Amino acid sequence: MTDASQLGFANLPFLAHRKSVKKGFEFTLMVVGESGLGKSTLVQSLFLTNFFGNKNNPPAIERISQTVSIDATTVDIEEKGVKLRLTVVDTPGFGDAVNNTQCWQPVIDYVNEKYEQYLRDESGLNRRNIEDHRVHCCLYFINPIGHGLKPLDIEFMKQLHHLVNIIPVIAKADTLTAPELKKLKLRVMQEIRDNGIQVYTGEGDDDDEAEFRELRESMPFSIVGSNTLLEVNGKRVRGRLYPWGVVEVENKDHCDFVKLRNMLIRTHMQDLKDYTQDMHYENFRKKKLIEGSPGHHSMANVVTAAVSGGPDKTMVAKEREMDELRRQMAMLQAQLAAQQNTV
Ligand SMILES: Nc1nc2c(ncn2[C@@H]2O[C@H](COP(=O)(O)OP(=O)(O)OP(=O)(O)O)[C@@H](O)[C@H]2O)c(=O)[nH]1
Ligand SMILES: [Mg+2]
Repeated sequence: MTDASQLGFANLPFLAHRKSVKKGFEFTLMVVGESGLGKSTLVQSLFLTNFFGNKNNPPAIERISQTVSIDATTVDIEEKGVKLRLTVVDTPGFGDAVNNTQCWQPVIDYVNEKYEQYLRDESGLNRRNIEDHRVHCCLYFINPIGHGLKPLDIEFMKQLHHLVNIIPVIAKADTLTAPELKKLKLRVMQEIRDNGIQVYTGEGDDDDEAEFRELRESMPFSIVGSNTLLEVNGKRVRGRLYPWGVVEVENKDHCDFVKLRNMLIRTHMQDLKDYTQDMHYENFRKKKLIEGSPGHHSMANVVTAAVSGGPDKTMVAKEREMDELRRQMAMLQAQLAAQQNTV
């Protein structure tokens, strides 16, 4: 089983340079998807793994009930003096209701609320000690029973992909044979491309290309979750017991759980955070800036006037120019801020 010392997040080169070493690292992962796909079980599987510190107390078999509200759990992990504060946000599944339109709204509200809070803190007096509760990664659970994505999956991901890093996962992968899983993975990625959904693939430069290739090839990760410890060949493993054998959560031949966990905690944590800051949060901030600017309302009035036949087209053009200038200013400010942060 994984031990804290094997995780290795403390050895990552990026940590050596960053002020965040002292302060600790903050990372938030969210799970989203249809009801009953094993989101809460995965959250538990992640938390109960040894690297979260509770080495000596194997979990009791726990009955997980249906999640009814968005629920965030935080643990502090320390490795070689480097602190990681990991928060996992569990969300109630959707799909049970007769009408599922807008079922993504609570998730979107949660993500935006955290951006809002960060923006407020950033413009406050105590800028140095801001806590980062922004969602850095969203695992989107796909039903293994079916031939690919459902219309609701496509719609949900489209609503989310400009807000947060999405990583698609195939839930309950133990219900599929190896060829079925392979076929479903290809199908899902094809549908994601066909629908213009942008899932997280990392920014990858030459140095870490192999890592990013592995990430892309593994996607969507196949997941098995369980809270039960079983004895296999004299070792205690987390798994699911069937009449024909045991599916082991942490066995790489059985599913991608370990790959996914390593990717999140080790290889791509910083990249996921950077992407959240530079793309998703920046988009949110710019939108807020434009909404809050005095030009925004007059722009709305001018557009209304123009649409209703008003002749003032030059005004519209001027306002557009102003908006573009504002946008460029915001980008410059963001670049400056990013440079200051990396010094
Ligand atoms: N076969 C299989 N069953 C699983 C797996 N993970 C969870 N389950 C079972 O699926 C059922 C539902 O799991 P939950 O974790 O409650 O699902 P959820 O996605 O949190 O559901 P909501 O809270 O309703 O959104 C439970 O009986 C779990 O034991 C898995 O990887 N494989
Ligand atoms: Mg749940």
